[in-house]
Amino acid sequence: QTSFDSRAIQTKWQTRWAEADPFKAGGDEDTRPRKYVLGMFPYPSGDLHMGHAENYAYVDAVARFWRHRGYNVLNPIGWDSFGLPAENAAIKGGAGSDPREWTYNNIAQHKTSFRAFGSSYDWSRVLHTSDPEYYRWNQWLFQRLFERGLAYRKQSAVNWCPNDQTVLANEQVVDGHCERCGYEVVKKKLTQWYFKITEYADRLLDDLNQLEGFWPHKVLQMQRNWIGRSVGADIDFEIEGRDEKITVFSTRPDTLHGATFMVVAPDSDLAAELAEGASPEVQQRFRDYLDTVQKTSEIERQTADRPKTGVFLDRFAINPINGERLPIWAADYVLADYGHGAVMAVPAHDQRDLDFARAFDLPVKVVVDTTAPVTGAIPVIEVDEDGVPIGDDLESIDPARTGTALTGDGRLINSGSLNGLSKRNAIARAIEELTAAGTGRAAKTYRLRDWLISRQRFWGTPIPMIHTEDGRIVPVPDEQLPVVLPDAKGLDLKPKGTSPLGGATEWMTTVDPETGEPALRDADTMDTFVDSSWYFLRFLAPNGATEPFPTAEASKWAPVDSYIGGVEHAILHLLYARFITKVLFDMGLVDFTEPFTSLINQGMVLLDGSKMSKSKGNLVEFASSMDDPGADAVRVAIAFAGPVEDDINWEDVSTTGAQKFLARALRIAADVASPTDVVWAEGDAALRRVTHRLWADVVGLVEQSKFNVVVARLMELVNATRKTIDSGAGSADPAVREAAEAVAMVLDLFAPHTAEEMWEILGYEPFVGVVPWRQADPTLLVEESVTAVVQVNGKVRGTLTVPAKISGEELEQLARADEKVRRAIGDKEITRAVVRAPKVVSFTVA
Ligand code: ANZ
Repeated sequence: QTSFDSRAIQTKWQTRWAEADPFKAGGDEDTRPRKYVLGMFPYPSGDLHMGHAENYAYVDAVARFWRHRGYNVLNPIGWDSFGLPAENAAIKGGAGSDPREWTYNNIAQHKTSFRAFGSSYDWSRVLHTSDPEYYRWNQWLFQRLFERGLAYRKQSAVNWCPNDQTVLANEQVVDGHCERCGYEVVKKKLTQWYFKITEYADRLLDDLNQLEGFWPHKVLQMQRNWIGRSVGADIDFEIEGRDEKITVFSTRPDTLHGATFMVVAPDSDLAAELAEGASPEVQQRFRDYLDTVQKTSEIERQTADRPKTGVFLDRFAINPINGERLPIWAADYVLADYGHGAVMAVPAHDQRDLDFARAFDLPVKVVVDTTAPVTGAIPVIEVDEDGVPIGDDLESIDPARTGTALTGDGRLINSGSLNGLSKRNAIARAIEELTAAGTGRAAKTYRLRDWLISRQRFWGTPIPMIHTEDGRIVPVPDEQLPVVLPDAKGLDLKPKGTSPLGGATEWMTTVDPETGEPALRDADTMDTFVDSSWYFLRFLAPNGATEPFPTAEASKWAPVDSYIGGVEHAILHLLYARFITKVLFDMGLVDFTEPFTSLINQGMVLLDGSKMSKSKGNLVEFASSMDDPGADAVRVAIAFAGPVEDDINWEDVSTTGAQKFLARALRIAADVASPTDVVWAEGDAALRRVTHRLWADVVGLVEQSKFNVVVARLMELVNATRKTIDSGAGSADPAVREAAEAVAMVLDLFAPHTAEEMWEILGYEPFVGVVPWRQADPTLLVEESVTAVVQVNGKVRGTLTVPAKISGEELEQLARADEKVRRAIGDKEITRAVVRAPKVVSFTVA
């Protein structure tokens, strides 16, 4: 018999769980310590697929683990149910189709699937972000951010997806393309709402250090790069014929003496203004150039090895450190919205500047001798009257000739008071001098941009602002929240560049809360990442009607102890949730500053080596898999397929093997012939050792997410138990019962239905899912040891006490290191070593 009626077992236990609700989180009467385990909540597009199965299998294993460890576990589930796919489905469905219907039908399907999967959720805490009871608190959050100056409107060139006809946040543009549909993103000048995440840039960056060791290092690194803090100086340059100075940001103020020209971003206001004062020909050339630049994507502009283009603006800046005149150019490798949209160009030490200088024949001046040593005592660099080091072969590394900028460390030359200093010291000195002179100051610049949250789509949270007739923009008063979405029926949802809500005339019309005069609502909806930025707190009281979440509950449960989900959220969702958590902290609503204490990123489930997705048509059906091979077999097979963080190829996942294993486990329980109060200590010692080694190791293994190893150890224990049953005292051996019980208790992490069935067969009341795990008996963990003899030229020269399972290699090492053996060998050489672990090592020496 290789299989069993998994369907019958599943139905039986799912019904009992639904009746008894054993996985509901305990309230205040529950004195156990708490753990909050959370899987990234699903988006309800279609049914669940195997990628979800993997994610939620691990979530469930972790939640069950903490319950077995004696914790009061909160493990809720909800749906991230606003968003484009619902709206697109409704558009496809034609007039009268409603994204709401599509969404809630899919959610119903998901709920059935999660029950079929055997997930141990607290079903009393379900939430959907598209419920007015939920999104009302998004609107509340928006108002709080607005009050604090963290929500604001501005006009700027935004990312626009021509296909979805909506703006996108920077985080939603992947390699220049729309994260959702893959269309190439273009720039469009629009007035939109932003959240001021940049105000939190330093904290978002610095607090990542707390997460080191608890989040995957790769994710921390991606967040660091995304925030992209650069440290350097702002330097002011006078412009001939202009009253105001221009300021540039530079990470290398030490190279100020090497600046030979200035470059401004052609699409900046500054460039337009500088060009204005120039001759008609220059103005024309500038306008033509700007035209081409505006058709070039930002990605392309940042490509390093692209030929440099630009126009001379016929204006000059004055270097504040030495009064030199620097020609000002406009070139597209300088970006308008980074730093100040202008740079001092130092071609000798910056590759982009060098490429430009060589293309337009501009001077190159070396100010850092990168051949000079920077460690040890500061060498005295002898310079000639031009400041060039005497006797140094700078010729061979001259960037003007080699085309390679000198970006490394070295000693400053040609730089007046900075001469002889290393790069680091020269940077510090330059900032001091600039500060003293009032022409510069220490400064930081970030890659991070404010979070654009307006969307020109229907299926999202309406932005709770009112546009008055006299042009004011005022918040909808709290007591009027939620601003509920109108009925989709009768609205044209087709993307047309403005929000479909604009067409809901009656809905759009409101009154100015201050004057009572007619006014209009804001027609845009919020980015759905607002919804998911705080949902983990809503689970603490999902039906609360007076506040987004109770602060007292948050301090009991949150932050989330284990957060589990895909690496695709490494930046977007995780960064936004971190930001909003810090805002809530500043508001005094939570007492922690990081939302997710530890993070597990599972790999992807691949089919034919590519990501499973509906659009690729390579989905393994979730619903039918729950019938055959069954939920437990799918979950065990996934957990066994490899380390959590690795991608899994579905072809390599053996559900048949998992089915056989589960059948074997169940048969062991059925074969147990001793009563529940049998004395284990009288059982077979060898089998007991296998059982207790599992108890000794399983906690550490789960804590390190080594689920595949746990499954392997369970398989080992099942095999060892079968061996004992088939020999000696057989199924009446107390060690067999002890082992079978251990299997049921640990198997519960991955195959809860089978585990509950075993537990019942073993004579216990349900539910094994809440039974505390056992401690390993230390006396059973001592490894068996044996005596090994070491011979030298046939004579016994030493004996060693070693573990019975020692490898030959280890044994030989111990033998060579043994004091007596070494004395016997003396200064002779070992010409031959014969090792028969664990008993004999025989050396031949000459
Ligand atoms: C002079 C200099 C000399 C620079 C040198 C670098 C090396 P990260 O590290 O990426 O922050 N820069 C400043 N604003 C810019 C803009 N809007 N578009 C393109 N480049 C810009 O880079 C900071 C450096 O990038 C700044 O330091 C500036 O060039 C340039 F040997 O100033 B540097």
